[in-house]
This record gives sequence, C-alpha cells and structure tokens, in this order.
Amino acid sequence: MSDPRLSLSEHLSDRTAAMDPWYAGGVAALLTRLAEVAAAIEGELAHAALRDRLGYAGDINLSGDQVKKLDRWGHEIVLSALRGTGACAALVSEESPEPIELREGIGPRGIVVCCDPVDGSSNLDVNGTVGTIFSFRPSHGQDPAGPAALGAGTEQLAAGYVMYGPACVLVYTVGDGTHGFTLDRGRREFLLTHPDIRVPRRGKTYGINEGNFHSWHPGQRALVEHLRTPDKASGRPYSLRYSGAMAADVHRTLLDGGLFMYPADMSDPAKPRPKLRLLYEVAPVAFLAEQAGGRASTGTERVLDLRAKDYHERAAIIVGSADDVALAEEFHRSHSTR
Ligand code: FBP
Repeated sequence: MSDPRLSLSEHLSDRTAAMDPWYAGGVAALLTRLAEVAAAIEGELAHAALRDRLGYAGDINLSGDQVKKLDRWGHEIVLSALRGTGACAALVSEESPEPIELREGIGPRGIVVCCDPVDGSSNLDVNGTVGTIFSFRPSHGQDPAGPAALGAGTEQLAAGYVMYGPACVLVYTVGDGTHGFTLDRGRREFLLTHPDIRVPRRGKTYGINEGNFHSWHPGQRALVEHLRTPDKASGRPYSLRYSGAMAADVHRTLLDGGLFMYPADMSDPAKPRPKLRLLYEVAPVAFLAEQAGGRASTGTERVLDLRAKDYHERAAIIVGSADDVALAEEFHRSHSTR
C-alpha cells in the first residue's frame, strides 16, 4: 500500500496560492530540482569513502577555507541541476567568488539561487552530519541577475535546508509556514513528515562553539553564563548541543526550541568578525525560523532586515525560540560596549 503522505511536489502545488504568482512556477521547479540534487548528494555521502571522495580538492575558496572534494562536487551538481530548469538566472554559491549567470534563466521571471551546497564541511571526513542550505530571490529581470541577490532578507521568495543525518530531511518555506520532509530512500522521494513546524517559545538547549568564548561580545558571554546557571524556575541550566553543521543545529532548534548561535569574533570590538555567510546560510535560516514562529537576530538587529553589500558577506546569528532570542538581545543591550 503506497504511503498516503504528501510528496514535496504535491505539497508545493498546494502552496502556490501563497507564493508571488509571478515567480510561483519557477520556485516550484527549482525546489523540485534541488530535492533531486539532495537525494543524489545523500547517496554520494553514503559512499564517499568508497569512491575516494573524502579529503581536499587542493584549492582555497574565497572565504579562505580549504575546499573539500565533496564541496567542489556538491557545487558542480547543484550548478548543473539549476542549469536545466530555465528558471534560475544566476547562482551565488559558497564555492564561486562571483555569481554564475545562467543565460537561459535571465528574464522577468528569473530567480537568483543562493546556495551552500555542502554545509558543515569540517564534518565530512569524520562521517558527521552535513547539510545543504539555499535561498531564492527575485531577479526583477535584471541582467546580469547576480546583483539582485544583494537585497534585504525579507525579499527572499523561498528558503530551505537539507540535513544529511540518519534520515535525510528537507525543510523549506515559501512564506507560508515551514515544512519538513523525509527522503523515502526506496522511492527516492521526499514525503511530508513535519508539516507546519512551530518553534516552542522557549527551549532547553543552546548550540554555540564555546571554544570562541573569549572573542565574544560581553553580552554574549553573560548570556551563556546565564544559560549555564542552574535555576529550576526558569528551566536552567540549558544543555549544550553543537554538531558543527548549521543545518543540523538549526533543525534541532526549530523542532525542540532553544538557541543556535554563531556570534561575531569581537577580539577587536571596532571590527566585529562574523563567520557565517548572510546570503546562503544566515538569511535563509532566519526566513525558515520566522515562518515557524521563531526569531533570528544578530543580537541587535532582525536578520531579515540586513542588506548584503557583497555576495560572501558574513553576519552574526542568534536563532530559535522567540523568548530565548529576546533574552539574548536583552543581554547584548545591557552589556552594550557603545
Ligand atoms: P561551511 O559551509 O564552510 O562548512 O561553514 C559553515 C559551518 O560549518 C557551519 O555549518 C557551522 O555551524 C560552522 O561553520 C561551524 O564552525 P566552527 O567549526 O567554527 O564551529
């Protein structure tokens, strides 16, 4: 008996009404294609060691990271998949210094895709969880289309991530709630398993790389001290959960609540140095969180109000339960260094 669950394409056709009609067809085509790519990446990850796909590709990307073979492979498979849709006008990828313009997608309905093909690369060679993160933005018919990506996060048409864990899960939003699907490995199809995800108002866990503690803003340090301090009434201490892959840490946070945080390095308070990239990591996650009733802040600003000035711009993020994010902002305000 076939599984009665909705498939991704069926779910998407139900959501068309909520989408900007001008871009709805393109958004659906691109999401469906990225789901196919995710299934292919899932298969490749499972056999990477057997196919000599672990380790480094030998080059350094614009972010100064050593590129892994799977980073490179992931980028290529995403690019070739987007080429075939005719809906993608340009790709902004972690693995390409400049946007890659796709002529066949340039036009009034063209969509700019921002993507981190393989997120959590430091986990690849140790069989840890990794992900793919993506965001769609209107090109407004621009040619070249890439610069259209540099708008506020509120302009995103759609966003999502894939988490390659024990199960392969795809979570997306088109501005009508946030919904999760699990890959049926037999049918190679994503089926609806987490409809309309709602982030609990408060959580019990926080995710952050505590190894950076000394470079944090004083408000960030005070917040983590607070979360660690036992207090039955407010459900503290929170437990620390950190996987090293944003997609996995965000997935846990959307389902269970709490916080995922990657604050800026404030070793030089005059020059804050965030790590995660705004267009293909931070802004898509913020859209998903807000659509699930959560919040996403830099500590002082709503992430979705941020406007990128360049394609690989970085931004701090505190995302998760609305009350926990508000608490984090309070700590940043009350310990402001200004
Ligand atoms: P990549 O996309 O290059 O993998 O970098 C992003 C990331 O791996 C996130 O997934 C993760 O949250 C973070 O960096 C981990 O950083 P750190 O190793 O500094 O804790």
